Amino acid sequence: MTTAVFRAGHVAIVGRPNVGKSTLVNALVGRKVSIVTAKPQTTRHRILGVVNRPEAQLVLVDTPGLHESTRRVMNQYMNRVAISSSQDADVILFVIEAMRFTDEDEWVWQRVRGLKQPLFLVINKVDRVFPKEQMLPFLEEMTQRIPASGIIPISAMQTDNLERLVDVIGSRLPISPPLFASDVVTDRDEPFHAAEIVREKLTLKLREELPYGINVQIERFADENNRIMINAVIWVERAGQKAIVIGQGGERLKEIGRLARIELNDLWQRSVHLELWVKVKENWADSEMALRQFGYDTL
Ligand SMILES: Nc1nc2c(ncn2[C@@H]2O[C@H](COP(=O)(O)OP(=O)(O)O)[C@@H](O)[C@H]2O)c(=O)[nH]1
Ligand SMILES: [Mg+2]
Repeated sequence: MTTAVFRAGHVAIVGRPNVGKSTLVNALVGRKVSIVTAKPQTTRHRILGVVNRPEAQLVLVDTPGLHESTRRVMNQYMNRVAISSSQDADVILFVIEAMRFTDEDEWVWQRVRGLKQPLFLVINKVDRVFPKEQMLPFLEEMTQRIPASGIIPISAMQTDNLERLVDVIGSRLPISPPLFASDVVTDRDEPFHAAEIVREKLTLKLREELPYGINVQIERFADENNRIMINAVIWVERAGQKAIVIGQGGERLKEIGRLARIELNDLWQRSVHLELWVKVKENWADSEMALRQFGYDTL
């Protein structure tokens, strides 16, 4: 009889914004550890999601989408997080969308192609392709273009082919005991999730240009009489944005608070009281100091 070996390690998930990196992490972990929206650049932080299997533990590292526009300090920060997470990982997943390889994908590829770790090309959103045979020429083209350790088509949204992905990656991790206890799903705490869920609802409810200049800071997080009491400040960059977030008669802010509270209730199975304030800090996303104050651990 052979003794089974256990493997564990970090798996960096990189790709341009909006290809489905966070959706993939949530699907694999089986719980929402990272927020998802249809808008690019939703993920700003490095977020870990832990996947446990009998023979392996995969510590997934969700990263902000790598993107070329690096004018703002916030954007530079997001790119740095993505690159340094990849350098530290044991395996890299380069995520793209089915039937599409854009200039932005190429740009990301140029950033990660020199890394020494095994890199897998994950082709997401295959649920959109019909009939499936259409994929063959694209797969062929990608095989030529990206010398990866493997190419794995998936649908993160419909959880298609995800177990195969877990098997393939798991077998490439170093032999190691688990890095996290089996009941841990993420490295982030409850206040962090609360702030992220509020930011997700804001992003969903606001117009295109606003979300980049928005940050949510938890000022109070307390367990009182079996109720979680949260005070959060929504920081915007200009007074005009404050009016937009609040909306006519405070309607928009109320709706954002309502959606966030429902989701947090659900997530923790606890009663949640959430109070939101909107405050202005001019051009915070351009300021290294403001980013640090907001807890973006500058690398
Ligand atoms: N059709 C389809 N849509 C997906 C899939 N995975 C993610 N999406 C959508 O793509 C958008 C971006 O997803 P997100 O996970 O935030 O992308 P990220 O920026 O790479 O983290 C969201 O609207 C998701 O619902 C998939 O497998 N199929
Ligand atoms: Mg994301």
